Amino acid sequence: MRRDSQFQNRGDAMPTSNKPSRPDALGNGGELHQVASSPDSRLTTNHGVPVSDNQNSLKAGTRGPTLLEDFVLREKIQHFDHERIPERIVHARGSAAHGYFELTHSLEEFSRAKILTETGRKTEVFCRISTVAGGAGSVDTPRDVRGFAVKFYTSEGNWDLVGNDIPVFFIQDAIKFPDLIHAVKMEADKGYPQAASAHDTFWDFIGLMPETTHMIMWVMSDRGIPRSLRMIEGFGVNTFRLLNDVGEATFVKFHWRPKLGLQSTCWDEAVKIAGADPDYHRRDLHEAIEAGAFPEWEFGVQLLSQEQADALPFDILDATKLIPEELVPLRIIGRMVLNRNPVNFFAETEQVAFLPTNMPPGIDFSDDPLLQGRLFSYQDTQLSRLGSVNFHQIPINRAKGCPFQNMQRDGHMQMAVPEGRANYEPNSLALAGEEGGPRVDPAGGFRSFEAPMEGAKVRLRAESFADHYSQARMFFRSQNPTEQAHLIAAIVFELSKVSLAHVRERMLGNLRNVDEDLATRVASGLHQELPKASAKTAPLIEMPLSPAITLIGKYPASLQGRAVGILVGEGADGAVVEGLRKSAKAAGASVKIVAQKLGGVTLKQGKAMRADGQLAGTPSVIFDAVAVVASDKGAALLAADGAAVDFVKDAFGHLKAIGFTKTILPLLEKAGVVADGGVLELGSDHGAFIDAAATRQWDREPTLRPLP
Ligand code: HDE
Repeated sequence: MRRDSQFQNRGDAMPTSNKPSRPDALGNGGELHQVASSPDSRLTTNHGVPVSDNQNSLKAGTRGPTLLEDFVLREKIQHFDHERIPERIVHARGSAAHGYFELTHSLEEFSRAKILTETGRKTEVFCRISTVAGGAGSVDTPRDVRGFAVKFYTSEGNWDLVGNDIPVFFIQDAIKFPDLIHAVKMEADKGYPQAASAHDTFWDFIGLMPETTHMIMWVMSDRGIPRSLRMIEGFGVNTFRLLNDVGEATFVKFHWRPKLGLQSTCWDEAVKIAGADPDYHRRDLHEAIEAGAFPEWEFGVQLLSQEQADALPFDILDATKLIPEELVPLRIIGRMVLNRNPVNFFAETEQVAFLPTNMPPGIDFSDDPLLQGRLFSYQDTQLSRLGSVNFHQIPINRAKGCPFQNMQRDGHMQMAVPEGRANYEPNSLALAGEEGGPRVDPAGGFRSFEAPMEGAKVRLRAESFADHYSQARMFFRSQNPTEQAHLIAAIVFELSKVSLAHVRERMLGNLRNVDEDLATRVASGLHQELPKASAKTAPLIEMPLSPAITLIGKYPASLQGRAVGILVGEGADGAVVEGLRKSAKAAGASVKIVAQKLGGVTLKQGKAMRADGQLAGTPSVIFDAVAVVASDKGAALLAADGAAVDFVKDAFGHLKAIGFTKTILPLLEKAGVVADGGVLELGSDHGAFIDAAATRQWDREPTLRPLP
């Protein structure tokens, strides 16, 4: 007692300026009176104790030390200290959304899974799309593979289809996965580069593992730098099986096709977006859903029998190979719509745990040795990431629309309160009137395909996995000249960041096996001698070209889901701006007004127009097409502003349509813009601009930079 009052006295003895003790006495909390209006709105501790003051810790006097007794402070700080959980070792950076899956065509003949047979039923899904190499805080637009994971909350348990946006994978056997990921991640000694494959260790590994060559073609193509997560394809990658009612099996490959079509960025654009908006893809997905422009994918399958699989010139168990759609056509059987943003990033996007082992009855695994390793890895990694065997009880991971019950008990962070004694089976507790617990369902439960097994226990790679170059060649040769040039430029860029000459040389030797022209042009881009071709482990087979794997060939001429930026200067003609905004919106684009100042400009008509973005922070890289509108005076102000010059220069360099009013000519000139079919004066009708804006001006590219 005495002590307390002594402390109190000491506090009291301080100069008056140090005396305030009311929570709000120093003005914290602003003008708002931040006090609960009812018991229900009270701030409490985690254990429900109402908190009286959230501004000051409990101290011995106003200027005295903080007391250990302050459980409110300790609980708050301790929770904060542990707010981060280990990020995913791969795919750490991800964005996600809720939605639904709807089956349009039943696969009854092939599968007994309800999700593949009940047409018309809408099943809830949660879809997380990610980069692979970078950490959770890395940027959205590095050259990388994108993970494409979908959790279907089916009536027969969760089905997680954990795929990528590229149909093949780097390696054939799971045992190489840690090596691959170590090689691509930041170098172990230096801690850089972050989210980038352009460095020694990655290309060292790639060159020494020729099975990676096919995937490298895909990653170095423009598929590695997507425009939007809404504009990527998805693939299950591994071969799976479907099982019907009588236990017959059919091999299956799963595909997602974006309704908006495929689209990528230019490399220079991707690099600049990384600075302008590191969250470009996350923001784009979030904003599209908020605006009601729900991203949608068609769901397709390639089905093949054992006999068809045996007749293919490659092994369908080898994940570095795809099955060309020209050989086994894609059947579209459903669609996925993402229509709801997560409300809490951590609880949903971060805590979601995808497991390739989550599989309803009627779908089954194949013996793909990559898939077999994955079946162990995902369950295992959740233990260190989410910290408990009960991670399935986290709301986002919980099975919905079906009961889940078993005799697993206890464990760290058990959220349920299972009742009764029936935590073992068999039991006869029901005979005594007690609850006996759930029982197996031999007919309806998950069953595996009864594949006959034979052979010695070996650590060997099948001979049918030995051809590493035929499909890489098919990919490269199926691309159009622009796509090929981009792919070559990307390899030149990456290898130019490799400091070890022998690593570059080895890669060139491998590329010779893919295509002589490809290898020669990469060598020329590096200004390096072309070495001998590397030894091959199998003769190449000539595969027909596959138009289905091009990108520009699938690039839709459409403004649907795209963005148009209108840079307005002082005195801009409001009629032109509004007309353009209307036409672009009618064509499906979102439109943003950009100005030098956020407050906007005064239009020719005397009205004020506010900007959605300030020029310096809203460069043209975040738009698919741009227009510039200003009076003579406004145009002169823009021409004197480096950010406006860059706005136009980058749009031109990134092959975008540019609309302009005549007044803007000095700015265009300063930005080095040369008249072409994509540089269009805005008149009363904006049709020509809208048409040009719907695609990139591929013809412009050779006039801008030497293509390798
Ligand atoms: Fe993964 N992978 N992976 N992977 N993977 C993980 O699991 C692994 C592979 C893929 O948004 C991890 O929960 C091994 C292929 C996606 O949360 C981990 C092998 C494909 C995601 C893991 C592969 C993928 C992951 C890390 C080789 C395309 C993100 C965190 C045998 C079909 C899922 C986690 C999400 C995540 C292991 C290869 C796709 C460590 C061992 C092939 C989309 O368990």
